[in-house]
Amino acid sequence: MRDELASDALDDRLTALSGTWSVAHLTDADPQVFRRNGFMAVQSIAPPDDVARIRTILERLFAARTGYGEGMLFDLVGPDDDPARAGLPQLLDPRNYAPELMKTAFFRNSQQLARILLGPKARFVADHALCKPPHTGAETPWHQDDSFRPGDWIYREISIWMPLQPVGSHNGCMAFIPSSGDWDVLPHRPLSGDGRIHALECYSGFDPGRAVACPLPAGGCTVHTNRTLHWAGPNRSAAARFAYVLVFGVPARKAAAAVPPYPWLQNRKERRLDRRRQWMQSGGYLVHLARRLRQLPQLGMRETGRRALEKLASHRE
Ligand SMILES: O=C(O)CCC(=O)C(=O)O
Repeated sequence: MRDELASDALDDRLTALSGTWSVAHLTDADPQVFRRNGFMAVQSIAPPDDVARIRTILERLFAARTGYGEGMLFDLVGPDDDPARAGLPQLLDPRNYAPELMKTAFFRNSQQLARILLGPKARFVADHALCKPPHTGAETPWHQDDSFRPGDWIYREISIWMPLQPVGSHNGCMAFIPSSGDWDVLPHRPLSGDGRIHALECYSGFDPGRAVACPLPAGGCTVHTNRTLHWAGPNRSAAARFAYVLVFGVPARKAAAAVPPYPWLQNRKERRLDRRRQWMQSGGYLVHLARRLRQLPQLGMRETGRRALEKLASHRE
C-alpha cells in the first residue's frame, strides 16, 4: 500500500475561501484530477481550535451514547447487541444532537470545497462520526458507499472525512483504490456474512494491492466519491481514533432503467433498525420532522422531499 503525498501546489480558487484562518493549505482541488482518482487528501481543512471544538462535542455524544435509542448510534462491525462492547461505534446525523456542528469552519470550508469539486449546485447531504476504540478498534471493510442503498437513484456525492487526531497506518487512516470512483457497484456482502451487522464488505472485482493509504494530521481530510472503494485499518494505538464526516452532493436523479435490488440489502436484521422503528412509532417522527424543517436551509426542499419519498417507498416494500 502506498502513502498519499498531497502536493504543495496552491489552488488559487481556494485561497479566497478563508475567514481569519487561511485555507491555502487545500491542495490538488482540481475537479478533473479528483474525478480521475476518485479521492484526494488535503493537509488542512479546518483550523486547530475548530478541530478541538468538534472533538469535544463528539466525545461528549459518544460518551453519553447519544442516539442509541433512536437507532442512530450503533456498532458498525458487530451484531450491535451491547453498546459497551462495540468494535466500531458510528453515530449518524450527529448534527441533530449538536446543531453547532453546522456552524464550524470545517462545515463552511467543506461546502466551498464541495462546490469546487461538484459545481455550484452542491449541497450538504448528511454527516456522521466514528469512534474507533483504542487497541481493539476494528478495521473498516472495503466498500463503496453506494452499496448501502438501492441502485435506482443516481448519486453524485463526496464524503469529506476529517480525523480529529493525527492518523496513520497504526490507528486506522483511510485507504482508497485509485480510479474506482466511476466503477459500477461491485459485489458486497454483510460483514462476516451476518445480516445483523451494518457494515458491508466488497469481496471481489478489485486488487487491494493497489490501495493508497492517506496518513493525515488532525484537521486534514480525505475526500472520496460515493463509488470510490475505501477501507480504514484497525486502531492499534492507545487512544481512540475519532473521525467526523460531511457528505455533500448534487440532487440525485432517478435511474432511467429499473435496477434489480442488491442481494446484500435483502434480509437485513440490523438491531438499529428495530430501535429506529420503535422510536418513530413512539412519537419520534414528530422530532424527526421538526429537525428536517430546522435543517431545510442546508438540505434544501428538493433533497428533503426526495428523502421523504424514498422513505415512503421503502416502507411500502
Ligand atoms: O472512519 C472509518 O473507519 C470509515 C469511514 C467511511 O467508510 C466513510 O466515511 O465512508
